[in-house]
Order: sequence, then structure tokens, then C-alpha cells
Amino acid sequence: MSDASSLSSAPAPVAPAASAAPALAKNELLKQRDPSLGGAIAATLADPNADRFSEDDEQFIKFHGFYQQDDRDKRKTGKQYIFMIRNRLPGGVVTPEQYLAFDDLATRYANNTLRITSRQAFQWHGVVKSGLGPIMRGIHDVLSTTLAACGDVARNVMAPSTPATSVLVEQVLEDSRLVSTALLPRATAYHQIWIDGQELNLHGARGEEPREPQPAEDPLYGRTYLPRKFKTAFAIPPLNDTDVFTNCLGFVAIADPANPDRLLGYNLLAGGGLGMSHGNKETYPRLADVLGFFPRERIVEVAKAVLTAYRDHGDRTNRKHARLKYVLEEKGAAWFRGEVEARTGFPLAAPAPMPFTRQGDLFGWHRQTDGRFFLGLYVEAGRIKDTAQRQLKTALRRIVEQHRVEVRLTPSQNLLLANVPEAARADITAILAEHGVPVENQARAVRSSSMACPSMPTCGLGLAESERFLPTLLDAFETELAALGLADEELIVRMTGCPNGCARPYMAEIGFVGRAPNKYNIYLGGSETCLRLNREFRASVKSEDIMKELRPVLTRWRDERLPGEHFGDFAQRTILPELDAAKAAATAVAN
Ligand code: SRM
Ligand code: SF4
Repeated sequence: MSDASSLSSAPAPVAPAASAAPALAKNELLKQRDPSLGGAIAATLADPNADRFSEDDEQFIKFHGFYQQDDRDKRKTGKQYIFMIRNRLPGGVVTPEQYLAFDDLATRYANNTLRITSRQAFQWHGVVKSGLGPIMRGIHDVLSTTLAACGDVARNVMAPSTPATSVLVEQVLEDSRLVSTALLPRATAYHQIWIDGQELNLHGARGEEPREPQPAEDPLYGRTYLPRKFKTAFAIPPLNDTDVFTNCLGFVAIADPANPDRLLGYNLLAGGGLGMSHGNKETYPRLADVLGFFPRERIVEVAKAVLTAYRDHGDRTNRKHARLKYVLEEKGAAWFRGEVEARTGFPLAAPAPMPFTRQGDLFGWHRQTDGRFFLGLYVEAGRIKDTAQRQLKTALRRIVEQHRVEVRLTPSQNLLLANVPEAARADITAILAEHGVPVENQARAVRSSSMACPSMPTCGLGLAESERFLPTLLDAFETELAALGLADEELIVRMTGCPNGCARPYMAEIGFVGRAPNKYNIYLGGSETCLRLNREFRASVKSEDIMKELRPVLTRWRDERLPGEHFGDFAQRTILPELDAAKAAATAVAN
């Protein structure tokens, strides 16, 4: 199917696998059986004796935006089921009313923390079954949703939302909302179960036309949805804060050369993705290909064309091979471009230049392009919480209550308080100080540009600690860098508890990927613009030996680097080629 009409027509139901054809993955059969995605969720919710959902429903609930987990710290005394809920926030933009509601839900029904995700959304952890309904409804009541925050669908759309970085930010945010809404599934069960049959009018909230009523079968996704998850991000050069090349679908904003305030269109990127499995060479991180340029007004058609091409050509037999990146890798970018063009009915133009020179967030007070101010706040591992030293959660609540400022979540798990009038700045700074949260010198460069995924104790796939271990490792980094006279050098460090890549460790200058309890693979060589994949430097290093492995390379960076050379570039120029040469020599000797 490769004509323009395929944009809205769903694929035919997939027939049960013939004996010669590879068997469909189990999730495909589940989706075929119940395209409403309802399963027995409602029955389990209504059953006061059930503390968990069945194995099949564990797959369906993801489409509703939540996961069944258990507290891994408590496994020795028997599994205690808890749930993680994730919402969708295109571009990470949160209104004051939404923030206050989300904070309240975290206090009442979750573990009293709000977790900013690496895709600019919120997660609520530690929710018990009876808390699911109130949280889902509470999120809906403030015109947000958890629908399709997880599952085989288009996930939360990332977009740059830092007001000072470009005049194009608000235009791009508008497009990110358009794309997010256009790619939402219409799964009937979601609203029936959680919102008493009322569909959330996401568009109406912004004064636009409400969406049409839900059809029996999803007009975009069809009966079996996508082969797996599908991720979209926008970026505005020169800032690559969304790691745009790691997404299935990327839109890079191109300004009109004659009028830099006007968004002309986008370069289209496709086929990025990071997840891999240890010891399985068929799985690997991949950066997206640049397919071409198109004008802004075609964005929804292009987004749907890429999504439906994936829907029809992704692998539905092997979930480890089911991401769009493998379609691009195996069929090629030229083939995929043809597929997209056939579906939209217009050709892509040659890509426009898109010089990226930096990534990451701005901290402290900055003036917005509209004259007001925003405050960038570093949030350790994205966890908004109160501790004895810092009461970030309480401080943010007070600020949003008193000053009704907008909150914007960044792709690096930090946040901005945006649209702040000059008159409110001093009071906001004072409230933060009262709660132990500094506005200036918030953290050393290595800490403020770091990221960690949640891993233990909530993530069932974690092999090693991440969010709970990275702060300690960063202490060691800070000591080491200070001893080497490199205390204020920028260095992008990211950690995950397993190779799935949730905090995008394969883009870091130094990446740590959990291998086993207390053991990490170390990756070196990402770029400061996050445009290059790093490579494995050491495998299965014990936590306590990490600095022993890194000290020599950090010392060499100090002594041998070219003027201004970032660590990742240095590692690519020296350490990694030397490693390759040593490996080649060892192989030659062995042969
Ligand atoms: Fe992720 C699965 C957390 C961004 C690749 N991810 C999970 C689960 C749901 C574990 C599970 O399936 O049981 C984790 C929940 C842990 C917990 O307790 O909260 C989880 N992923 C996260 C978040 C919260 C990490 C964070 O530090 O913020 C991010 C939520 C983003 C969001 O708001 O939607 C998150 N996950 C990512 C990213 C980064 C990105 O998208 O920019 C990736 C790598 C990019 C990619 O998709 O290739 C990522 N997560 C995965 C994978 C591997 C997918 C693959 O292709 O193999 C899994 C495993 C899976 O899907 O089976 C996974
Ligand atoms: Fe869990 Fe692995 Fe993702 Fe970390 S990277 S949250 S351990 S799936």
C-alpha cells in the first residue's frame, strides 16, 4: 500500500500466521483479538480482591499510559504490586492549573514525587490499584491525557520549549501539538474505562474544533496499531536539546532565509532509535537519516505518512526487530523517502542546512524573546521531591500557586518556570532559597548536564542502579575533575540501568549502561551536540572501579587535547582508535 489514500485507510486485519510464514509476536495477536485495547481492565479495577492485572492486560494497560510494576527493594518479602503512570505533554508545556493538579495527585496517590521523563512528560510512581482511577481522571480534568503515553503507538512528542533560544519556539510548539493530536489513537476502551465515556477535547481546550467521535476501528492505526513504539521530536538549530536524531521521526525547523522570524518548513528525519540488548548484535542504536525538506503546512500529512509506512512495513514477528530504525537500515533511506512521497503525493525537496552547535538546558534567570523572563532549574534525575536539604516540590507548588507561572519540562529532565514578569522574579528566587534551592550556581557543569533513567526499584527491566547511583558517581566525577583542574569543564554523562537506553546514554560523551547488579559497560565518544553515537570502551566494570578506568583517559584529555576540544571529540580522535588498534593487534596475534 503506497498511495496517498493509505494515509487514512487502516491496514486489513492481519490473518493468523500461515504455517510457512514467521509467527506473529504475541502482542500482535492480543491487539487483533481486542482492538479496543480494553481487555479485562475494567473487571480487574472493579474487583476489590485483585491487586494486579493479568499478563495479557499488562500489555493493554500500556496503551492507557500505565505500567504494572513491583517494588524491587521489597521482593524478598513477596511482590507488592504498584503502578507507574505516564502522561503526554507535547513540548513539555504544563499550565499552572495542570502543574498544581499533577503535584496534588503525586501527593495523594503516588510516592509524593513527580518524575520528569527524558521525553518531557511526567511519571507518577508507586501508585496502588485504587489510585489509578483518581489519577487518570485528575489528569483528564486539567485537559491532559495518559492515552498512548506508552504502547505500540506514537508517544509523547518532544519539542524545544525554552523561550529564549529562538523566535521559532512558539510556532514549533504549535506544530508539535498538532502532530501529537493527529497521531493519537482513538482506542474506545480508554475513555469508557477512565472518563465515563467522555472523550477529552484536547483541541477544544485551545479554542479549536473538537475531535470527531470515536470510530469502531482506529482510522490511522487500524486493528493492530503499530509494530512497536513510535517516537517523534522537533528541533530548532543550532540547539539539539531534544536529541532529534534518536527519534523514529524528526522534524528540524527551518526559518525563512528572507525572514528569520517565520518558520518556513522542516527537514524530515526518520529511523533513529537507541534500544538494544546485551549480547544481541541484531539490535543496535541508530541515528536517523535526513530525507528532505517540506513546507510547514504539510506537517500532519508527512507525520502520518511516516507513521503509516512504519505501520505497514515494520516487523510484526520479532519485537526486538520491530522499530522503524530497522526498516530504514534494511530497506534504505532512498526507498523510505519514496514510500513517504507516495503516501503524501508530493516530493520532498533537498534538505536545508541545519547547523547544530549545542545541546542541553539554560539554567538561572534569562530574558525571553517576548521580554518576560524564565528560570531554568536543574532537577536531579528529573525527580521533583522534598528532601531534608531541598524542598523542590513544596517550593514549586508555592511558586505556581502564587505567581501562576507556566512550567516547561526539558528533554534533559530539568524544568523551566516560564513567562515570568520582571516583578515576580525576586519573590520566586526568595521562595526557592527558603526551600534550599539555589538559582545561581545550581550544580557543577558535569552534574547539570547529566541524566539517569529510573531503574531500581520500579523498573522491572533494570539490571543495575541508575537514578539512585548516578548522584554518588557524580560526586566522584566532581572530585576527580577538580583534582585534574577540569572542575568547570562541560562533560555529558548519562546512565541507564539496562541497555534499553531510556536516558539516551549512547549519545553521551561518557555513557554508563547497566550490565548486572553493580556493573556497568562504559561508552565514550558522543559529541557535545549529541549528533554522534558513542562506542563501548569497557565492559562490566564494577561501580567502585569506574573512576580507576576513567582517571587515565580524563588525565590524557587534560594533557593532550586540542584547544577547546570536548572530551567526546578527544575520545573519538585518540582513545577509541587506539582501542581498535589494540583489538586488531590482539586478533592478529591470536590468528
Ligand atoms: Fe524507556 C521501557 C522509562 C525514554 C527505550 N522505559 C521502559 C520502561 C517502561 C520499562 C518497562 O517496559 O517495563 C521504563 C519505566 C521505568 C520506570 O520505573 O519509570 C522506561 N523511558 C523511561 C523514561 C521514564 C526514562 C527517563 O529517564 O525519563 C522515559 C520516558 C519517556 C516518555 O515520557 O515517554 C523513557 N525509553 C526512553 C528512551 C529515550 C527517548 O525516547 O528519547 C528510549 C531510547 C530511545 C528508543 O526508544 O529507542 C527508551 N524504554 C526503552 C526501551 C527499548 C526500546 C527498544 O527499541 O528496544 C524499553 C523496553 C521496551 O520497550 O520493551 C523501555
Ligand atoms: Fe528501565 Fe532500562 Fe529504561 Fe532504565 S534504561 S528505565 S533500567 S528499561
